Amino acid sequence: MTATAVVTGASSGIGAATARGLAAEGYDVVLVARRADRVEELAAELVKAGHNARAEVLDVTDRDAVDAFAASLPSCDVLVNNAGGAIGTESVATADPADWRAMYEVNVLGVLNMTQALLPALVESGAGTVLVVSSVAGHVVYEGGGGYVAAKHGAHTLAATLRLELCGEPVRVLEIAPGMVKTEEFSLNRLRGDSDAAEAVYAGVPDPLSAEDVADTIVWAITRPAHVNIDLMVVRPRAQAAQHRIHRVA
Ligand code: 8X3
Repeated sequence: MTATAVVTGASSGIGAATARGLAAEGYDVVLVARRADRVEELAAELVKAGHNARAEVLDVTDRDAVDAFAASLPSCDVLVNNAGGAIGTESVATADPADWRAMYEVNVLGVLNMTQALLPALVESGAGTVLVVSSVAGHVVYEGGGGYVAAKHGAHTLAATLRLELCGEPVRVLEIAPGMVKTEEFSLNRLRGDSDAAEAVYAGVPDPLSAEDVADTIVWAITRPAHVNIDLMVVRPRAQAAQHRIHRVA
């Protein structure tokens, strides 16, 4: 039987590229996202290319909907928790608590919802994988990033704790922590739709990572033999030696 991979946040960016990559590796792919048109279009594209793929319109922060989805899924071998994002760049002193709450909901509780709901199926598979797409923001702190950094530290903590708790079970827990990745939406969402400001994030950086670069790493980690657990990989562009050390050309 073909292995099934569930990818959240699959309508664009890293999630869409990961769904494509796993489909190319022969997985049956379930593309989870809130936006029906985008995710259905991608699933149709994959099916047309000869892959097994389907779209699931689902908000990972809606626990009842997540449970209903899990109950409808015949089996699950891989869960890629990719849905997430940043809202705003305000300081701790000025941030809107509603933004922090929204970031915690999707980046942490969304991962918790999907993982709890699919864990029985992942154990049942005999060789399950939970992968969390966290961020370098789960491992460092920076000014103006407080709410996102706090949430991504939460996602990292969830992954690390789950790995301890599942020791002895046939389920791996992997974490991929991307640095600067130029996707169509990440910075645009963070900067509340200001496209000039979003473009400026990557200004002069010779080669920021693409969604495909990160997906390549995710797919590589997932396709290692089942006993090989890539605990954590930090993936940055060469031009970003550290959070505050970015090479830009004029
Ligand atoms: C996004 C990377 O550097 O903006 O997760 O925190 S960063």
